[in-house]
Amino acid sequence: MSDRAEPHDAKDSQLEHSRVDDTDAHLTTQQGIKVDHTDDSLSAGGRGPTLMDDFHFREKLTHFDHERIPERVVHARGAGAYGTFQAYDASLSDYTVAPFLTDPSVKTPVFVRFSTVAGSRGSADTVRDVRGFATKFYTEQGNYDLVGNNFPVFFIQDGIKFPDFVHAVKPEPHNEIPQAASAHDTLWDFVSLQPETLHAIMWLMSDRAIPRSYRMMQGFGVHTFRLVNAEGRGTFVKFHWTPLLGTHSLVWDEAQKIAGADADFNRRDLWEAIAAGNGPEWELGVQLVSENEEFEFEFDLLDATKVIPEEVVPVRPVGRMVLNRNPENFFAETEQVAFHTANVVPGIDFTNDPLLQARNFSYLDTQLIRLGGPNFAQIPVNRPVAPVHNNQRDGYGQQRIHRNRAAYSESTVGGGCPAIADSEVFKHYTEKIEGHKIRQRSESFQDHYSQATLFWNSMTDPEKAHIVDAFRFELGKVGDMDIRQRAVEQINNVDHSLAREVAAGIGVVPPSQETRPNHGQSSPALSQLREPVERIDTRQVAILAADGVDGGGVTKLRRDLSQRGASVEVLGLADGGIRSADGVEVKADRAMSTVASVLYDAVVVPCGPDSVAALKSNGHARHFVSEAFKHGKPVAAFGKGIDLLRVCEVFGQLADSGAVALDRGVVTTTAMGNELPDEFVDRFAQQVAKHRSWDRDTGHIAA
Ligand code: HDD
Repeated sequence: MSDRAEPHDAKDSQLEHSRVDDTDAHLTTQQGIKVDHTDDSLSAGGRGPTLMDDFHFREKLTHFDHERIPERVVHARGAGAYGTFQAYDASLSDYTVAPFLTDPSVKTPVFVRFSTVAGSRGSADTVRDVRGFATKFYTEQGNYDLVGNNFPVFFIQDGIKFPDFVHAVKPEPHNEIPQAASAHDTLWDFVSLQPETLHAIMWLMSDRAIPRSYRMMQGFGVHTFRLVNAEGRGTFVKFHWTPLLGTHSLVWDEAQKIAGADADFNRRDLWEAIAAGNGPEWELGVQLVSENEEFEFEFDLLDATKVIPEEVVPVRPVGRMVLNRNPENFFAETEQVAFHTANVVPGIDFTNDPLLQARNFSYLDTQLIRLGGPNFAQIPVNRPVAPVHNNQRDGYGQQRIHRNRAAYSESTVGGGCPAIADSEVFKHYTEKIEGHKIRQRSESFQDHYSQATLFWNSMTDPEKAHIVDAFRFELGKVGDMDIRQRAVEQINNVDHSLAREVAAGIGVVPPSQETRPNHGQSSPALSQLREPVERIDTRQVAILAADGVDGGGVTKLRRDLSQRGASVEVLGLADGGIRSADGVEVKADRAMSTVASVLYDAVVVPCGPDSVAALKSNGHARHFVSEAFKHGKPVAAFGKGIDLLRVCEVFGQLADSGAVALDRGVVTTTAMGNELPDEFVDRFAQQVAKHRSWDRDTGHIAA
């Protein structure tokens, strides 16, 4: 047992029984026998063979040989954290009996695991992919898992196609290339033949597929689920997570470079934010549809390739989740956590969405192979805080010592226990079903394009440019020109101008006419950029400095930005102390050569003639600034620092006096030291909160 402070909640307190701390302990075997030597095996004479007697050697090696488990077939790469969820009020009481959604006095412990989908466990975080957003609510009524993604739609409509889709997107089987990427022939072959993928493909080509941070992405339950109230009345529901920090993305060139500079970028970001006390928060929202409105939409509520536009059914806020505790052991917690869409609690039920129905089979099945047997729910991270009593017995890894003789129901031997409860039980929604047993997709699932077009129409110009560039990149990596051509013909069903733009970049024949007129409708809520949340807190700002820097200016800037919640680092040409021009102590937090501009949200070049001269003649420094500029990031300079911007081809209006100039996210002033105006910091902070300036040339070539 560890000597941690008071447990945070019921789950934390339960986990405390499983924690092990080796501080002040002696090395032992698994049997608790102390050993005095673990570096040499027991052998016959100094140079003779190793002896069977060496139980310590055999145990140590055997455990090592068995310490890997199969990685998740999808979502292998992930990062997790604990936290709590709390409802705002009782307003959902008319719809559900689940107290964690309706009782504002209940704080429900949660564990969330974020993930990419296609890559292996060791793949890079910033690949173009969907992100998993799986939440386990340890409610007092048992575990509820909301196993969602950061896209509100999925690639297929029926789970029987899941193996086909996953085989198409995973690395190709002959050479296992490419890792964690969708830019290859098999995926686009599949897409070109399966129009139902098109809507999710639009999301995959959009900025949503390269989130800046797990803390800055939305989450969606995707399916239409059902809430059930005390009278047994059902209401259709879609779940939404909205990050309080806003939804923000990387740019593609940056994402690729981060994959090299810091493959753990999103994982590290989550970990460091929580460790620093900046636990990320999301608001849970619901879209509710009454049962008698089921057929009032142009699409089928059971079709997971469709959104209910928020302008049609608004998202209603329900409660807030904060993630505030990092796991203590990655394998024990983040790797062994087992989510399952069928983990529901009274008040939440399924619908007949065929994708959800398949998932309700697949998750339990996959845990059996991944976690080695039917007792995985007893692994600490998976255990409910609600009491567990049943007649399930034995199996690999049974941890519990069941004392009652009767492991069957009904019994008299065990006094009839565990007894059947008569309140707070899970009651399946009594839906009336009629029909023939047929293997056929419903007619109501046949429109694959309208919402893909809706998504396209809803994007702002920069978002559209990014989508065109993404299609060109992805299809440009496809070797088979017939696949490229077929993919463009599919895109033509989404929007003719989009298809022509994509075609122009990948050397295929642009479609000569439109196959479906664009319906012209849009849903502004689908755009990330129309109403962005602008916050500076936890943004990473780099200040580039060398000997001779304006220490007073750097100190003021660092202090003022930190007060606003930004994380500020001084990057020197080497680690350690920097001799400032004014004697004010400045210390480099890191050497520039160990990081890259892609790891920061914004960059500042302070004054100091010698400092700027040194930076000008340094390749890292020049590249740092010009790359940040290219990626649309806020760039600032004061005093002589402006000279470095000029060398780095940071174009636009740069200050020629103490007055602050702002042009497309570039903030400058010739003032320095104590003269540095507050307005300079204010303006720069606003740009950092804004995240990017999309009005710069980022390399997009219009067709
Ligand atoms: Fe799935 C893992 C999300 C469709 C089968 N899925 C998995 C995870 C997430 C999702 C977030 C990772 C959970 C974790 O962190 O451990 N999956 C989704 C969403 C889907 C979806 C939002 C569509 C709406 N999945 C889906 C289908 C099937 C699966 C249609 C199979 C029929 N998913 C699995 C799986 C995984 C999984 C094979 C791999 C590891 C695991 O479950 O525990 O069973």
